[in-house]
Amino acid sequence: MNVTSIVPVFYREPRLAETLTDVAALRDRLQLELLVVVDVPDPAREAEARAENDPAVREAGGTALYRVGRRGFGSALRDGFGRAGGDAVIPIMGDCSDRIADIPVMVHVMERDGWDVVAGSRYMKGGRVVGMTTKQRLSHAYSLLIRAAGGPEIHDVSNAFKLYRRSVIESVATVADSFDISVELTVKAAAAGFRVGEIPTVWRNREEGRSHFDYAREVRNYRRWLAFVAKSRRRPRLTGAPGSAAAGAGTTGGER
Ligand SMILES: Nc1nc2c(ncn2[C@@H]2O[C@H](COP(=O)(O)OP(=O)(O)O)[C@@H](O)[C@H]2O)c(=O)[nH]1
Ligand SMILES: [Mg+2]
Repeated sequence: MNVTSIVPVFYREPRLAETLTDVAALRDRLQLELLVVVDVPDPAREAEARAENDPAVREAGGTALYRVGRRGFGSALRDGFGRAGGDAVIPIMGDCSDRIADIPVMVHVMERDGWDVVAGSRYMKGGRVVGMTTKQRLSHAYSLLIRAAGGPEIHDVSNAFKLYRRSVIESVATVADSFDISVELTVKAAAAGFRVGEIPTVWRNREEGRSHFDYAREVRNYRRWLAFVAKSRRRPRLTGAPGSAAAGAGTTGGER
Protein backbone atom coordinates (compact mmCIF):
# COMPACT_ATOMS: atom_id res chain seq x y z
CA MET A 1 0.00 0.00 0.00
CA ASN A 2 1.39 3.41 -1.01
CA VAL A 3 0.75 6.09 1.57
CA THR A 4 0.55 9.83 1.00
CA SER A 5 1.28 11.96 4.05
CA ILE A 6 -0.02 15.52 3.99
CA VAL A 7 1.52 18.09 6.31
CA PRO A 8 -0.39 21.41 6.49
CA VAL A 9 1.66 24.45 7.45
CA PHE A 10 0.51 27.98 8.20
CA TYR A 11 3.43 30.15 6.95
CA ARG A 12 6.05 28.24 8.93
CA GLU A 13 6.44 25.76 11.72
CA PRO A 14 9.48 25.90 14.00
CA ARG A 15 9.60 22.09 14.17
CA LEU A 16 8.76 21.29 10.56
CA ALA A 17 12.21 19.91 9.67
CA GLU A 18 12.07 17.60 12.68
CA THR A 19 8.57 16.40 11.75
CA LEU A 20 9.55 15.75 8.13
CA THR A 21 12.74 13.91 9.11
CA ASP A 22 10.67 11.52 11.22
CA VAL A 23 8.18 10.99 8.40
CA ALA A 24 10.91 10.46 5.78
CA ALA A 25 12.48 7.78 8.00
CA LEU A 26 9.35 5.65 7.43
CA ARG A 27 10.54 5.04 3.86
CA ASP A 28 12.47 2.06 5.21
CA ARG A 29 9.14 0.40 5.91
CA LEU A 30 6.57 2.06 3.65
CA GLN A 31 6.18 3.43 0.16
CA LEU A 32 5.59 7.01 1.06
CA GLU A 33 4.69 10.22 -0.73
CA LEU A 34 5.15 13.43 1.26
CA LEU A 35 3.15 16.56 0.48
CA VAL A 36 3.50 19.78 2.47
CA VAL A 37 0.68 22.28 1.94
CA VAL A 38 1.83 25.73 3.00
CA ASP A 39 -0.66 28.58 3.33
CA VAL A 40 0.66 32.10 2.87
CA PRO A 41 -2.33 34.43 3.36
CA ASP A 42 -0.18 37.55 2.93
CA PRO A 43 1.35 37.36 -0.57
CA ALA A 44 4.16 39.70 0.56
CA ARG A 45 5.47 36.87 2.72
CA GLU A 46 5.73 34.21 0.00
CA ALA A 47 9.52 34.47 -0.47
CA GLU A 48 10.03 34.27 3.29
CA ALA A 49 7.77 31.21 3.54
CA ARG A 50 9.54 29.46 0.67
CA ALA A 51 12.98 30.19 2.12
CA GLU A 52 11.83 28.82 5.44
CA ASN A 53 10.09 25.65 4.23
CA ASP A 54 11.68 24.54 0.96
CA PRO A 55 15.02 23.29 2.36
CA ALA A 56 13.29 21.04 4.92
CA VAL A 57 10.83 19.71 2.35
CA ARG A 58 13.61 19.05 -0.17
CA GLU A 59 15.76 17.35 2.46
CA ALA A 60 12.89 14.98 3.26
CA GLY A 61 12.24 14.19 -0.40
CA GLY A 62 8.81 15.83 -0.29
CA THR A 63 6.84 18.23 -2.45
CA ALA A 64 5.68 21.64 -1.27
CA LEU A 65 2.43 23.13 -2.47
CA TYR A 66 2.04 26.85 -1.76
CA ARG A 67 -1.37 28.47 -1.48
CA VAL A 68 -0.62 32.15 -1.68
CA GLY A 69 -3.40 34.47 -0.53
CA ARG A 70 -5.28 31.54 0.99
CA ARG A 71 -5.74 29.94 4.38
CA GLY A 72 -7.77 27.19 6.04
CA PHE A 73 -6.68 23.89 7.56
CA GLY A 74 -9.61 22.07 5.93
CA SER A 75 -9.22 23.52 2.47
CA ALA A 76 -5.46 22.91 2.65
CA LEU A 77 -6.07 19.22 3.39
CA ARG A 78 -8.67 19.04 0.63
CA ASP A 79 -6.13 20.42 -1.86
CA GLY A 80 -3.62 17.88 -0.57
CA PHE A 81 -6.14 15.05 -0.99
CA GLY A 82 -6.66 16.18 -4.59
CA ARG A 83 -2.92 15.82 -5.26
CA ALA A 84 -2.37 12.59 -3.34
CA GLY A 85 -1.25 9.58 -5.34
CA GLY A 86 -1.32 7.01 -2.51
CA ASP A 87 -3.70 4.13 -1.84
CA ALA A 88 -4.22 5.72 1.57
CA VAL A 89 -3.70 9.22 2.90
CA ILE A 90 -2.77 10.56 6.34
CA PRO A 91 -2.64 14.16 7.56
CA ILE A 92 0.30 14.84 9.91
CA MET A 93 0.68 18.04 11.91
CA GLY A 94 3.82 20.11 11.37
CA ASP A 95 4.45 20.76 15.06
CA CYS A 96 5.66 17.30 16.14
CA SER A 97 2.35 16.52 17.83
CA ASP A 98 1.66 13.15 16.17
CA ARG A 99 3.44 9.91 16.98
CA ILE A 100 4.88 9.07 13.57
CA ALA A 101 5.76 5.50 14.57
CA ASP A 102 2.02 4.73 14.65
CA ILE A 103 1.68 5.12 10.89
CA PRO A 104 2.99 1.66 9.90
CA VAL A 105 0.66 0.19 12.55
CA MET A 106 -2.30 2.04 11.03
CA VAL A 107 -1.38 0.74 7.58
CA HIS A 108 -1.03 -2.77 8.94
CA VAL A 109 -4.45 -2.82 10.62
CA MET A 110 -6.09 -1.22 7.58
CA GLU A 111 -4.72 -4.01 5.40
CA ARG A 112 -5.37 -6.76 7.91
CA ASP A 113 -8.84 -5.80 9.10
CA GLY A 114 -10.19 -4.03 6.04
CA TRP A 115 -10.92 -0.73 7.72
CA ASP A 116 -11.45 2.26 5.46
CA VAL A 117 -10.50 4.79 8.12
CA VAL A 118 -8.04 4.10 10.95
CA ALA A 119 -8.18 6.85 13.57
CA GLY A 120 -5.31 7.68 15.89
CA SER A 121 -7.18 7.82 19.21
CA ARG A 122 -5.88 9.81 22.16
CA TYR A 123 -8.84 8.98 24.36
CA MET A 124 -8.89 5.18 24.19
CA LYS A 125 -6.97 2.76 26.38
CA GLY A 126 -3.28 3.08 25.56
CA GLY A 127 -3.65 6.55 24.06
CA ARG A 128 -3.00 9.87 25.74
CA VAL A 129 -2.34 13.59 25.46
CA VAL A 130 0.88 15.15 26.65
CA GLY A 131 0.19 18.76 27.61
CA MET A 132 -3.55 18.57 28.35
CA THR A 133 -5.42 21.87 28.02
CA THR A 134 -9.07 22.94 28.05
CA LYS A 135 -9.15 22.39 24.30
CA GLN A 136 -8.31 18.70 24.62
CA ARG A 137 -10.86 18.26 27.40
CA LEU A 138 -13.47 19.80 25.13
CA SER A 139 -12.36 17.64 22.23
CA HIS A 140 -12.72 14.53 24.41
CA ALA A 141 -16.21 15.59 25.50
CA TYR A 142 -17.09 16.33 21.88
CA SER A 143 -16.00 12.83 20.83
CA LEU A 144 -18.22 11.31 23.51
CA LEU A 145 -21.15 13.40 22.28
CA ILE A 146 -20.63 12.46 18.64
CA ARG A 147 -20.53 8.83 19.62
CA ALA A 148 -23.63 9.07 21.82
CA ALA A 149 -25.48 10.85 19.03
CA GLY A 150 -24.87 7.91 16.70
CA GLY A 151 -21.50 8.67 15.14
CA PRO A 152 -18.76 6.10 14.58
CA GLU A 153 -17.82 4.18 17.69
CA ILE A 154 -14.32 5.47 18.07
CA HIS A 155 -12.98 7.41 21.03
CA ASP A 156 -11.45 10.36 19.22
CA VAL A 157 -13.34 11.79 16.28
CA SER A 158 -11.54 15.12 16.07
CA ASN A 159 -7.91 14.08 15.81
CA ALA A 160 -6.58 14.89 12.33
CA PHE A 161 -4.16 11.97 12.54
CA LYS A 162 -6.22 9.34 10.68
CA LEU A 163 -5.37 7.06 7.79
CA TYR A 164 -8.03 7.24 5.06
CA ARG A 165 -8.36 4.75 2.27
CA ARG A 166 -8.24 6.47 -1.11
CA SER A 167 -11.86 5.49 -1.87
CA VAL A 168 -12.97 7.52 1.18
CA ILE A 169 -11.37 10.77 0.12
CA GLU A 170 -12.50 10.22 -3.45
CA SER A 171 -16.14 9.60 -2.67
CA VAL A 172 -16.85 11.62 0.48
CA ALA A 173 -17.30 15.28 -0.44
CA THR A 174 -16.33 17.74 2.30
CA VAL A 175 -17.18 21.38 2.85
CA ALA A 176 -15.24 22.20 6.03
CA ASP A 177 -12.52 24.78 5.47
CA SER A 178 -11.21 24.60 9.00
CA PHE A 179 -10.06 22.05 11.61
CA ASP A 180 -13.46 20.33 11.68
CA ILE A 181 -12.71 18.64 8.33
CA SER A 182 -11.32 15.69 10.33
CA VAL A 183 -14.70 15.23 12.00
CA GLU A 184 -16.66 15.83 8.80
CA LEU A 185 -14.73 13.26 6.80
CA THR A 186 -15.01 10.64 9.55
CA VAL A 187 -18.73 11.01 10.30
CA LYS A 188 -19.65 11.22 6.62
CA ALA A 189 -17.51 8.17 5.80
CA ALA A 190 -19.24 6.17 8.56
CA ALA A 191 -22.67 7.36 7.45
CA ALA A 192 -21.85 6.24 3.90
CA GLY A 193 -21.03 2.75 5.18
CA PHE A 194 -17.25 2.92 5.24
CA ARG A 195 -15.69 1.04 8.14
CA VAL A 196 -14.04 3.17 10.78
CA GLY A 197 -11.58 1.70 13.28
CA GLU A 198 -8.97 3.05 15.65
CA ILE A 199 -5.66 2.45 17.34
CA PRO A 200 -4.28 4.28 20.38
CA THR A 201 -1.92 7.18 19.82
CA VAL A 202 -0.08 9.76 21.89
CA TRP A 203 -0.51 13.40 20.92
CA ARG A 204 1.86 16.11 22.17
CA ASN A 205 0.79 19.68 22.48
CA ARG A 206 3.04 22.11 20.66
CA GLU A 207 6.17 23.24 22.47
CA GLU A 208 7.07 26.09 20.10
CA GLY A 209 5.05 28.63 18.14
CA ARG A 210 1.38 29.19 18.76
CA SER A 211 -1.83 27.31 18.00
CA HIS A 212 -3.98 28.47 15.07
CA PHE A 213 -7.17 27.09 16.62
CA ASP A 214 -9.74 29.81 17.30
CA TYR A 215 -12.57 28.76 19.65
CA ALA A 216 -15.03 31.45 18.60
CA ARG A 217 -14.71 30.44 14.96
CA GLU A 218 -14.83 26.70 15.62
CA VAL A 219 -17.88 26.28 17.85
CA ARG A 220 -20.35 26.60 15.03
CA ASN A 221 -18.19 24.49 12.71
CA TYR A 222 -18.08 21.57 15.12
CA ARG A 223 -21.73 21.83 16.13
CA ARG A 224 -22.91 21.10 12.61
CA TRP A 225 -21.35 17.61 12.61
CA LEU A 226 -23.16 16.77 15.82
CA ALA A 227 -26.39 17.71 14.05
CA PHE A 228 -25.28 15.64 11.06
CA VAL A 229 -24.79 12.42 13.04
CA ALA A 230 -28.06 12.87 14.90
CA LYS A 231 -29.90 13.37 11.62
CA SER A 232 -28.24 10.48 9.77
CA ARG A 233 -29.09 8.12 12.62
CA ARG A 234 -32.78 8.87 12.19
CA ARG A 235 -32.62 8.41 8.41
CA PRO A 236 -32.44 4.81 7.18
CA ARG A 237 -29.66 4.22 4.67
CA LEU A 238 -31.07 3.73 1.20
CA THR A 239 -28.17 2.47 -0.85
CA GLY A 240 -25.75 -0.42 -0.43
CA ALA A 241 -22.82 0.45 1.79
CA PRO A 242 -19.51 0.81 -0.04
CA GLY A 243 -17.73 -0.91 2.82
CA SER A 244 -20.31 -3.64 3.29
CA ALA A 245 -17.83 -6.53 3.54
CA ALA A 246 -18.42 -8.81 6.53
CA ALA A 247 -17.86 -6.84 9.70
CA GLY A 248 -14.92 -7.90 11.84
CA ALA A 249 -14.15 -7.35 15.51
CA GLY A 250 -13.79 -3.77 16.54
CA THR A 251 -15.25 -2.28 13.37
CA THR A 252 -17.71 0.51 13.56
CA GLY A 253 -18.82 1.19 9.99
CA GLY A 254 -22.11 3.01 9.62
CA GLU A 255 -24.11 0.07 10.96
CA ARG A 256 -26.10 1.01 14.03
N1 LIG B 1 -2.01 25.05 5.30
C1 LIG B 1 -2.51 25.41 6.49
N2 LIG B 1 -2.05 24.82 7.62
C2 LIG B 1 -2.57 25.20 8.81
C3 LIG B 1 -3.59 26.18 8.94
N3 LIG B 1 -3.90 26.33 10.26
C4 LIG B 1 -3.08 25.47 10.92
N4 LIG B 1 -2.28 24.81 10.06
C5 LIG B 1 -1.24 23.80 10.36
O1 LIG B 1 -1.91 22.67 10.90
C6 LIG B 1 -1.14 22.07 11.95
C7 LIG B 1 -1.95 22.06 13.25
O2 LIG B 1 -2.21 23.39 13.64
P1 LIG B 1 -2.03 23.91 15.11
O3 LIG B 1 -1.98 25.38 15.08
O4 LIG B 1 -0.88 23.21 15.75
O5 LIG B 1 -3.39 23.48 15.79
P2 LIG B 1 -3.63 22.80 17.20
O6 LIG B 1 -2.65 21.69 17.36
O7 LIG B 1 -5.04 22.34 17.12
O8 LIG B 1 -3.44 23.87 18.21
C8 LIG B 1 0.16 22.87 12.01
O9 LIG B 1 1.13 22.22 11.21
C9 LIG B 1 -0.23 24.23 11.41
O10 LIG B 1 0.87 24.91 10.83
C10 LIG B 1 -4.06 26.80 7.71
O11 LIG B 1 -4.93 27.67 7.70
N5 LIG B 1 -3.49 26.36 6.54
MG1 LIG C 1 -0.70 21.70 17.15
